[in-house]
Amino acid sequence: MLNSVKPTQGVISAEPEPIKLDWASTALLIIDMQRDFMEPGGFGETLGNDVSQLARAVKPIGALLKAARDTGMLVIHTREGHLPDLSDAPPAKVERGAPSLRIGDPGPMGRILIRGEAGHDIIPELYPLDSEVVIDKPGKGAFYATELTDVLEKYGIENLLVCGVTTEVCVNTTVREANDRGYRCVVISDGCASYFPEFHEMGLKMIKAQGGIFGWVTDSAAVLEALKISTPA
Ligand code: TIU
Repeated sequence: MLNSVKPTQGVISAEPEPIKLDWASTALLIIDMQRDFMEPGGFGETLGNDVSQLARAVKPIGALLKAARDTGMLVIHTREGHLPDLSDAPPAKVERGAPSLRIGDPGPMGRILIRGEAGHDIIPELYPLDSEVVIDKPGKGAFYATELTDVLEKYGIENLLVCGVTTEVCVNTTVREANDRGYRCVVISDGCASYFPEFHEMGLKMIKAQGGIFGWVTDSAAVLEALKISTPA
């Protein structure tokens, strides 16, 4: 039956212009949806942030994650964090500012931003399947000191649907790194969030300005539409 055939390409309505993608060379890249950023008692809150600002991204990402799983799209999750001995955590990062707890200090979800601790893990709503790629990264960008380039080359990925937190920090840094490496980035506006709504807005504007200087910006409904998946209520 014709309508059971999965589309191999789709046109996503986006800014500054629509973009046509081959789904086989497209991955869903979900940045740092970790308890340390999303929940009270984690790294984000120790920095003085209102973590409730990030909750709005969970449902749109959940819809995209389901769509990617249903259509067989490669899914890549990232997690920001450091080794227990902090050997990959530059003092400039650990010592910066005046947080209530520093990276590596014990907190209510284990040591702050340390790999293997409860707070470092991805939130249950978006938990990776065993078959999905998880990239542990010590920096803001997902390419710095990780195997992400090798993974993308192995799967023949040229296009990234990017979502996660926070818009102006790890999402923007990753998109800039990806752009310099030749990947097309389509950033999902409602699938990203910031502790600062104005930074979220400007972070997206910076990506799509100047003819899409770093990439494209769309929303989750437009991706589902391009994948011919009906939007959840
Ligand atoms: N603080 C903040 O907005 N973000 C981070 O520290 N890391 C990520 O964005 N993942």
